[in-house]
Amino acid sequence: MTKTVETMELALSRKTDADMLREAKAFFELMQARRTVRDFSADPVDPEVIRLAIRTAATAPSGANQQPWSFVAIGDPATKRAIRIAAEEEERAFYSGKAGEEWLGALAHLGTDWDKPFLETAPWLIAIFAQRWGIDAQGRKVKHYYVPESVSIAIGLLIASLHSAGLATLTHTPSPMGFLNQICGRPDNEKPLVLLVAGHPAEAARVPAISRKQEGDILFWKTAP
Ligand code: IYR
Repeated sequence: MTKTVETMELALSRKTDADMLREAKAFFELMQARRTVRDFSADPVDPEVIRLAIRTAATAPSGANQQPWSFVAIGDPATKRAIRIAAEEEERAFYSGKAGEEWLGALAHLGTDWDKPFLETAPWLIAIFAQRWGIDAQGRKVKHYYVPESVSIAIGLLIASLHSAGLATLTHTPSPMGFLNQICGRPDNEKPLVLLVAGHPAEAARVPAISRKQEGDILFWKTAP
């Protein structure tokens, strides 16, 4: 069987080995400096930066190129307040027992609690939704493939873009997050995956003294001897 696929030119130019290494190193160093921040400045951030970061996220590869994501960029105080109220309600339940001792124990070193002032302080909240299924032009359900994988890759790119622009982010996941559908006006086929908080860090912001795993604990080569 011969498949006829319409193709186009690949716009990617080959780098020299030296350039490749330099670029990889520079990007590694940039990303190595990323930290999750929970203490945000109220200073405004140009919506154009947010727009470009979301367009960058949407360059992610996705199952069958279905691009099963929607992003809601929230900058208005009333919506941020509504989100804070709903999220804190879930977080209060979480921290006062719903999470269970084991989970709370795993989080203890981060010093987090139910109080989420950053949901109002930070200039931007980005709600990322995964489209569990699509709807075609005739209004019929379309099966989507590898949805969590696709949307998680997009979120990674979103975080990398915001970080490269010099902004701090917090990957916030109050659970359950169903309230985001109602507040953001998204349909039921969309599942909120992450609420990303973005802005400048507060002037005196501090982060937990934690470290990344050593290379030898995460990277295993299988190369010819
Ligand atoms: N969603 C809660 C709890 C929490 C859970 C994990 I896993 C974290 O890495 C951090 C926090 C909160 O945001 O406080």
